[in-house]
Amino acid sequence: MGFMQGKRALVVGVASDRSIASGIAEAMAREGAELALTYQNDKLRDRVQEIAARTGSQIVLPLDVAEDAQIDAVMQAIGSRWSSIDVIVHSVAFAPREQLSGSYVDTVTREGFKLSQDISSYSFVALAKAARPMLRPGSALLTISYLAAVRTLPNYNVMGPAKASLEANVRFMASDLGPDGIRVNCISAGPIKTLAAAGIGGMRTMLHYMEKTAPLRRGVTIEEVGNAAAFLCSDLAAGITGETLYVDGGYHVIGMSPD
Ligand code: NAD
Ligand code: 0WE
Repeated sequence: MGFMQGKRALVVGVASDRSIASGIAEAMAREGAELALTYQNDKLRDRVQEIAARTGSQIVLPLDVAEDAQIDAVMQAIGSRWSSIDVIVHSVAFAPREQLSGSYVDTVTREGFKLSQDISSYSFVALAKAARPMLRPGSALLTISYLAAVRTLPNYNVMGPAKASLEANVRFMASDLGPDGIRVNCISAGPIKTLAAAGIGGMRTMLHYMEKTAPLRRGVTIEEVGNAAAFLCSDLAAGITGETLYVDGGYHVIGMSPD
């Protein structure tokens, strides 16, 4: 029997079969979870339907996390099918593309800063807020961060403060929801070639650097992130909350590589 048997999980952030959210959905489905998936817009609908078919997800709904009304509609629709939500996965980030290269100080704008905080961080607690009546003792929430929350990296720019805020959000949510038996955690993933990483200048250099210097001397996969996510959202991790778990081949522990 899978270690997520009997769990009902809402997964937000599938855009393609290479999405981190797809790796998470696959791992959770394999471990026996029942899934609901959302797609950001009509352009992504068919691809999300494919992942839904592959993971046996009976519920597929539209959701732009910028819109409270859409978040409420998703919770309403799920509430009519499920009596509770055991797991919510938030695998969503956005900043205006033109702010993801060049000088941070020169390219950042008030609008870009606000938007990246809204979509990449606030939306996680917005989901928890709307889902709260359906969360139960034993429920678990998970989001996906990046090393740039705590260290500077070239070009990630305004997304750095957005991920820092997301990780703080995880701690405050964990503290607030813990007394109700609800856990909140985060995976800080190493760089992976997904849609969100497509066309990002320096992505190749980044992966090359991982292969040369990370303790495991390689990049990580969405399957590896998916397995860690399934663990964190299962009862196997019942004692873990407020945590950021690095799934990065050990890259974050390196000061200087011997090679
Ligand atoms: P992806 O492009 O497959 O997923 C990003 C998702 O965000 C997409 O499904 C997109 O539809 C969704 N999204 C953006 N704006 C949205 C909105 N307004 N409403 C609803 N959904 C919206 O890329 P990914 O790499 O799988 O990204 C998933 C998460 O992983 C992000 O939080 C990203 O920051 C994080 N992450 C990615 C990497 C990497 O190298 N790929 C590393 C660490 C963390
Ligand atoms: O979190 C991310 C990517 C997040 C992201 C990606 C995009 C591309 C399309 C946020 N907003 C947008 N906006 C778009 O218009 N990663 C961890 C992957 C990533 O993105 C980088 C990286 C890495 C790694 C950007 C610059 C430098 C490195």
